[in-house]
Amino acid sequence: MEQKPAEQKPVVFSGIQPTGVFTLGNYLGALKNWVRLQDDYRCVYSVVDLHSLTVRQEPRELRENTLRSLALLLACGIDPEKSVLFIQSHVHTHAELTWVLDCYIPFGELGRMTQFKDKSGAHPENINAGLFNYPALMAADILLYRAASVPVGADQKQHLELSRNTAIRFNNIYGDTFPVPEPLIPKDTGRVMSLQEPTKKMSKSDINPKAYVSVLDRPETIIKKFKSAVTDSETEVAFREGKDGVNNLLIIYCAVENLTIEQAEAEFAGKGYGEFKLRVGEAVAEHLRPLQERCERLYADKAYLGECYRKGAEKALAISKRTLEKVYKKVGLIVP
Ligand code: ATP
Ligand code: LTN
Repeated sequence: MEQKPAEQKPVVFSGIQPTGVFTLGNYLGALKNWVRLQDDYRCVYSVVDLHSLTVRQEPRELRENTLRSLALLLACGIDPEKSVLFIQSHVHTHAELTWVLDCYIPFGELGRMTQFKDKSGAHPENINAGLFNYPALMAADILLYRAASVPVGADQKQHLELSRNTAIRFNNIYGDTFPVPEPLIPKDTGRVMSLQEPTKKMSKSDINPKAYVSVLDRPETIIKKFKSAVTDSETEVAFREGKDGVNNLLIIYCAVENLTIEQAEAEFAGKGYGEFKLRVGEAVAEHLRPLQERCERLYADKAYLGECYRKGAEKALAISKRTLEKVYKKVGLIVP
């Protein structure tokens, strides 16, 4: 199929926080989609380090995690020649547009965000203004690049709704300025569940490391985590309401093996949970192996990573500066 010229392709934007090593949830819910979209969209992807300051970070660890996140994105298949890949704090327009948007987002709307409520519950000692303001920075990320689509996991739907409301509100006051962004959430893997509490999403900040698989976990660790995954007291490997643990494992297995649920159910017909869980663990470990090898090589090459993030920031600044100036003019600021 003939490809469209780059400038006619719609823009995609997404970001990921460098708060630790990515989980299988991040990978299947978001990153695989990021990679897939690169041929049909102009993609802009960011390691959103400013967002991670909303929860206290150890500075040395944050620097390491930021570089490792960049290496992981490259290892997953983000191509810096095709897509714009950058570190959020390197592009000053993000913080600047956030301030303007802050003045157009009602306090009540920010207060209704479930992530704010969850994270303030988890960190009662540090309920800071940044945590509250987090979705305004996310809206700025997206709107600066005039993105039409935003690939995310299902947990980000509410934040994206806030970005959409903000774009619509601004456009209503000042005339057409921002496209209204659409979420792109994968149907099956949009919410990969915890291996220990399969009614909760898999999260890299879970206090129990058995609940999540990190994409850099060693094969034996991955297999062990799947072997101890919580299922139910039945015996049949079938995708059915109420079988949250089994459903989650089936979804993960199908995603890494490229199968339909029916094919996977047929494969495990008459087999026990023990054999099923072991096979899922092996399949995930095998699927992640090449990614882990690429990540290790990339993470060791600091010169390449530096070149990559500097070039990315330059491109991101050039695009986002145009939007910021347009916004400044519309609201009545003098653009020097
Ligand atoms: P934390 O759990 O520490 O808040 P996180 O794992 O949600 O962090 P983010 O950087 O906030 O990581 O998310 C990056 C992307 O991964 C987002 O698009 C998010 O929707 C997606 N994502 C996160 N967890 C899952 C999951 N369990 N299933 C599917 N997608 C997920
Ligand atoms: N809030 C997102 C990360 C994020 C993001 C964005 C996602 C920050 N800015 C812009 C999409 C578009 C999260 O995954 N927790």
